Amino acid sequence: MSNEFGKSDTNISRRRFIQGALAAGTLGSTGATLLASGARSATAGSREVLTGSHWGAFYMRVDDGRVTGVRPWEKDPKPSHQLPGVLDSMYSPTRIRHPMVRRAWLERGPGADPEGRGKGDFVRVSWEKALDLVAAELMRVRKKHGPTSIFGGSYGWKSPGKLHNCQTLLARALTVNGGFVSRSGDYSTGAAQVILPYVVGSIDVYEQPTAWPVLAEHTELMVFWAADPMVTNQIGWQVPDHGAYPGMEALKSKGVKVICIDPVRTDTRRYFDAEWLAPRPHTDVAMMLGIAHTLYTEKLHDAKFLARYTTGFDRFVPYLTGESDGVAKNAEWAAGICEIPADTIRDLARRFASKRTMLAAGWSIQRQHHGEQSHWMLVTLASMLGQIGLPGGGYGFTYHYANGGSPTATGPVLPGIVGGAKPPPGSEWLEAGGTETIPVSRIVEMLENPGKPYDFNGKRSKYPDIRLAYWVGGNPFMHHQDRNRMIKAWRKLDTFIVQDFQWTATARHADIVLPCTTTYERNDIEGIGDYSMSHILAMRKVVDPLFEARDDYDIFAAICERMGTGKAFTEGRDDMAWIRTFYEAARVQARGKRMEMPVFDVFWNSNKPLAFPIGEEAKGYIRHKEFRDDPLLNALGTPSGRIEIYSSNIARMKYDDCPPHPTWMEPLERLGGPTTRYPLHIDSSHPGSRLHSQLCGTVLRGSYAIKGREPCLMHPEDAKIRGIADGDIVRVFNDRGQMLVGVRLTDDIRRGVIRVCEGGWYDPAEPGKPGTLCRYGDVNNLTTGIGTSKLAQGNCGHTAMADVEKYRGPAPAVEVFKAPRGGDA
Ligand SMILES: Nc1nc2c(c(=O)[nH]1)N[C@H]1C(S)=C(S)[C@@H](COP(=O)(O)OP(=O)(O)OC[C@H]3O[C@@H](n4cnc5c(=O)[nH]c(N)nc54)[C@H](O)[C@@H]3O)O[C@H]1N2
Ligand SMILES: Nc1nc2c(c(=O)[nH]1)N[C@H]1C(S)=C(S)[C@@H](COP(=O)(O)OP(=O)(O)OC[C@H]3O[C@@H](n4cnc5c(=O)[nH]c(N)nc54)[C@H](O)[C@@H]3O)O[C@H]1N2
Ligand SMILES: [Mo]
Repeated sequence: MSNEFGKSDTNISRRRFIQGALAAGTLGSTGATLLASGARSATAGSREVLTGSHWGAFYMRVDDGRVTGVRPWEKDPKPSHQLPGVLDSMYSPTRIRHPMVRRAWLERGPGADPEGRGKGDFVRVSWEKALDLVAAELMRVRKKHGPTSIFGGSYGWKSPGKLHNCQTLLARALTVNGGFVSRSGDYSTGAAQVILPYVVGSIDVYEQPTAWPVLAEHTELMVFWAADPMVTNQIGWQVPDHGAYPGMEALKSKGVKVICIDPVRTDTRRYFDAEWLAPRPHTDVAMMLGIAHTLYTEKLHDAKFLARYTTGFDRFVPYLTGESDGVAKNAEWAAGICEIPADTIRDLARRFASKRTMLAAGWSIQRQHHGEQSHWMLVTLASMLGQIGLPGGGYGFTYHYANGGSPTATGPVLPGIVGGAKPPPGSEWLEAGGTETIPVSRIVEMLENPGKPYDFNGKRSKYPDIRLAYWVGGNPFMHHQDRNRMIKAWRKLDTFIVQDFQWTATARHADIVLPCTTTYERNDIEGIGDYSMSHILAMRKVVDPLFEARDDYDIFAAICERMGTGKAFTEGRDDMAWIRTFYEAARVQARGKRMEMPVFDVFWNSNKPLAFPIGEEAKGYIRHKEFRDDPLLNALGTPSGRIEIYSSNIARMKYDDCPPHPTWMEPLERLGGPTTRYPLHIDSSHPGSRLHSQLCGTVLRGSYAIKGREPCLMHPEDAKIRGIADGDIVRVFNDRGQMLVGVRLTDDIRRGVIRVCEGGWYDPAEPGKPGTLCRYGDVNNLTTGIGTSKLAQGNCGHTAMADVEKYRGPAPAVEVFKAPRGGDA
């Protein structure tokens, strides 16, 4: 089959990496805390089942068919405090109980009353009816408008599990039925993953960085640049091992000097008692240029490294010095933009150069207009320092994510379900299914502009004309920017189908809603540790499906059955047959590595993860060491085989918003920007007590909400001039939208910046009406929906300026944490 399918398979396209090999089991134990959520003492009838999800591996206690407690796996060195929310999400009032159809759509058919979406007028239907409607509508749209009228590029943090990988299952179902429009990239690293292959020859952002034990031994200066690993490593794409925490603990006990560069005084800053530098958001490229200029003019840069391992420095220098444009990018120039004093910038350059320095960057700085430049400039800075490939030096883009740097075990790679099932004999025409792909965050532009040409990564394509969108395992009415523009664009669809277990805003805007099971109501299998790959975990069903929920796999199998492609979808296998197949494939691989895995039934019934050893080599892994040792033999995947500070490939594209070497360009808007109208920057960081929007509808909210609203951090001085007090409900607004939030005053945030984390549930006061007030605090009412540049077309979730005012009068009640009308029938 065409490798298009691979693109929609998040397992393949998204988290590829692993270069070091590694080993397992004995991650330093920092004392797993016992967490008894709603737990009662175990009675004779209770049992504990080991399972896991994005928050880690844990045991669920079951009494009388109901989960009553969660206890972390004893080998988890730092269990997430979110586990009580995980339990609560199963039983929360926002659980979707039955298949539902929007009344207008049910009565009047596809395309009826598109403005009515989101108003919550749902009718409960039987599964038979719902599945018939979905299958018939997929066939109608496909027959009338072709495969490129169906959007199945559903993006989001679906649950882990090699079988119930709902997005891959959707791709599989749409593929066996003749193709669909998919998406490339993701919201996490949209800009960086497109530019870095031109710079270092691979996407880099999901690859293993130098292992934590090497940092503890060799790093003298650890710089967390826009990264908050204490918060974000709670979560893994698979089941996290939390190996970054013992890694950080080793750094801390060694007394390694840490600097945090962030508009917020983060948990990481606090943990390390680190030095805190708070530049204006969105100005990091200018700050890095100021450091680079100091290195260059003070001859602190490593000319030998630049000559041997990079190309294009000579073409970058005239820009740095100002020879080419008359503006020297010196420390004073940078200070004027980023508001970090010039002396501090010069001092940083000297300290970086004189110490073994690791530049550990997070991803917010590329989730911004011109975000491609941030990671390119950071690699350029690291190249000038000349420590790439040395123990403890260079750069790392994954120390904050899914426990990157946790040494990799020597175990097998567990395969999973794939998107492109084989077409049944005689229906090879399926292969001509015409799958197209758009950059993931251009979805609204696509809906607005069918047939319009757009640029992406050197290619010009046309947006397809979409009539039907099918979403599983994601919440675009949270994750996508510029909500009000989106609400309008969505009206173009004839039909919007959503499969979820929570009444997310996305489900509320659907025409057909199908309730799926949570991980804990079905069987599956997954690896522990995105980077450590330390264990294989049996995820046995803990309790029976709640209400009328069905497994994603079964839902798609039933739809395909109705479309005459049931066999092609299932290949005749049920859940346990697939799980066994994946395990057996891993077992064959393990044997090739001279490791014996137990027979499947022994593994499945053991209630224990299967551990793989972590070798010394993995603990000593140094990124780019081979390249440094022999840059000819181990050339990078760039055209020159070296790090490209100037890219001829990018030069050939002639994009006005992505020049051929790292460049400071004014973004659409920013704090202190020359043409910016609103005074406050909104930092939409990832939440400490949620996974995006997941668990917002649970008991955890009680621990952070202010007057029932999403919290907004604000500096006391910014509050004072607006007459705002701690705990006030305020309205945040700009030309794109408005929302209510609750204010927390703190000097943990720099002046001119407020923080409202992404993931707050969208709660429109007047559903379906663009511009309406969001009552709870979905920050994407305020952000911009433009692409980072023509190169990557990534999202700009962190680009948003706004103002804040005290909300006077009675604030409207938050309604989004109960089921919509008809939804709890
Ligand atoms: N302003 C701003 N916006 C941002 C960001 C930002 O920094 N700032 N960050 C962006 C980033 S990096 C990301 S990754 C996105 C995240 O955006 P999403 O990944 O869309 O957010 P989640 O809340 O994790 O949504 C996942 C949904 O899948 C559902 N789900 C989970 N498991 C299953 C399953 O097994 N089956 C089915 N059918 N459904 C399931 C959950 O209930 C939930 O509704 O947000 C992006 N948006
Ligand atoms: N608890 C938890 N962990 C998570 C997630 C979650 O939702 N919850 N999501 C996961 C996912 S999908 C992803 S993609 C990663 C996201 O990882 P990141 O993209 O790195 O996370 P962010 O929180 O967006 O930003 C990290 C830090 O950058 C700072 N920052 C924002 N703008 C700027 C700026 O302009 N300059 C500088 N110097 N700093 C800035 C923020 O204040 C924040 O402290 O996290 C993952 N981990
Ligand atoms: Mo992400």
